[in-house]
Amino acid sequence: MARRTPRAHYDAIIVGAGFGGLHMLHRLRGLGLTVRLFDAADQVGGTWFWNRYPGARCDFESHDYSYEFDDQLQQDWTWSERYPAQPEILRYLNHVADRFDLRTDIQLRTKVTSAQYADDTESWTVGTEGDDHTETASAQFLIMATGALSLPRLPDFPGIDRFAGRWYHTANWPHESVDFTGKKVAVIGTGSSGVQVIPRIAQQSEYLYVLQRTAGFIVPAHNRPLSLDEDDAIKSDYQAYRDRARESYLGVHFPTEDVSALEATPDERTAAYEARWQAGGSAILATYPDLPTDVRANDTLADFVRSKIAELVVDDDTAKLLTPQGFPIGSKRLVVDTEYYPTFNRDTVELIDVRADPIEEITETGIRTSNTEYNVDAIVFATGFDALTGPLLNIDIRGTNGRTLTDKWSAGPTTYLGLAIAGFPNLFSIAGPGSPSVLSNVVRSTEQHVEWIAELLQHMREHGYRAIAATPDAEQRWVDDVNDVAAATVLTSANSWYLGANVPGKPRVFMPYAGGVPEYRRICDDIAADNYRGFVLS
Ligand code: N01
Repeated sequence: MARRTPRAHYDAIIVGAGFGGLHMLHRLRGLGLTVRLFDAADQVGGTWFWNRYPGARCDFESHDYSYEFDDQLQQDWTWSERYPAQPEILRYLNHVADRFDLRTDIQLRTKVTSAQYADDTESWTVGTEGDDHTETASAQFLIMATGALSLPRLPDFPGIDRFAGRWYHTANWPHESVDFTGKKVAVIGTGSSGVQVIPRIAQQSEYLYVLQRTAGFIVPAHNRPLSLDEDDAIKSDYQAYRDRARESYLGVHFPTEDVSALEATPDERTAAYEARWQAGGSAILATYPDLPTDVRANDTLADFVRSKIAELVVDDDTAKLLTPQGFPIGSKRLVVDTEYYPTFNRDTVELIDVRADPIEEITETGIRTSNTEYNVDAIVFATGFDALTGPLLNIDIRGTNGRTLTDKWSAGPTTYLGLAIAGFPNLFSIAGPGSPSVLSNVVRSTEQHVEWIAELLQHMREHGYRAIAATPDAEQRWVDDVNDVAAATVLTSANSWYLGANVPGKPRVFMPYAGGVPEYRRICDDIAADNYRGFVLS
């Protein structure tokens, strides 16, 4: 029987101890607010606590994927590789928690299950579940730093319960190491997580089936150790590095040619794409300015990547199956790999087309598709997340007059700036739907949100305001803007998780803001400077 502990009141409650939540806690404490941060995990780290599958690594470079809010922190921390691996990012976030003495206000192993706004007291009451107790706590402000990709999705194939082997989800990987030596393994899913875990499992397992529904565009990371000279070069002028990132569409600076892809000659294009392919990483998507907006320009890069697959994969049929078709490059998240395509040249790895031959059920001994049965010892689900809205809708959130967020968002998420929701006063979402979030370097975007929210709360204190609510009109205009901006790009033309297309029954709405980090920041700053236009302060 769960124990109930007494209720406490804070100025602010934060949900989630990842990049956004830790920084928010530090910032609000600096303003003198009383704050409680809840997280279901037994360590800080957010997504980097849970996604600890072999090969887990960020696809932004280390210096970009780190905080800028404290100069001494960025000077003191030294990243060891070009792209940080999961254990190193987790160490970094633990270092941040210790360095800023955050742990005293963090309550781990505590899952927030409900949040209810009280119109009379203009405050939130949050319900939580711990290992052996439930609890309520209240606060004037509720800040959801729950992450965009934190609710894993397991497809509802029948039969999972009777599978006699072990199964895993990449986003909920065990803490002890998993040994696939001598085992027959199936991996379902070939997005970013699948592409990272597949080469690692292939090195260990006796035989690996890769069950692919959609081939994606995948480019090499060319990860490597970082030299101290490279580190010094950035640290000697970190401010300029950060300024460049802040002024870049993605919140990370990638060089772009100053002509359109269609103006360049075929030879020039090939040379430009080849140089970026050799350099590695998603910078290739920024080669020309019209790649995200013009399908004919986009095709030139898509064809280049397709030609690389044909070079890298020996078996023609496998290469053909790995070749993405039917959507522009970049309309689904570009995947950055290490040794993915060469993995299919091993004679112990077999690619299965589960679009042509769909998975019917999980059996006691493996996976049965329409035509075949695959007997395996272990199954790895790399099947992604209920992105952006899932983590918020997974909590029973009720705003003014008891209206649920589930009801409000029944046709898709509506927000003002991706930061606030009309009808849910004093609630903020960090990097939520309607903000650049997953379309950007999310660390830059969370820092911008944290700063904006902190400045707002300071403003409210200085002026004696107790509540802030986005107006329905401002919210509707923002929703229209988010849709219009996305419609001017190639982003809406794929069945992506950006659109909720990976979750059966989820409303098909393009969720993040595609106008880019600098434009988004400018809009947020203008709104703040204009006395928080579109909000009612009381
Ligand atoms: O998830 P995904 P992810 N039957 O949704 C397949 C970030 N991330 O965890 O494409 C068969 O991309 C699904 O097939 P399809 C990054 O933003 C970053 O890989 O829907 N297959 C797809 O292949 C990323 O985009 C990093 O047809 C099924 C796969 O499962 C985001 O997280 C690392 C299926 C899911 O791919 C999500 O990535 C990891 C079914 N019923 C993640 N259902 C880095 O920084 C789903 N699939 C490097």
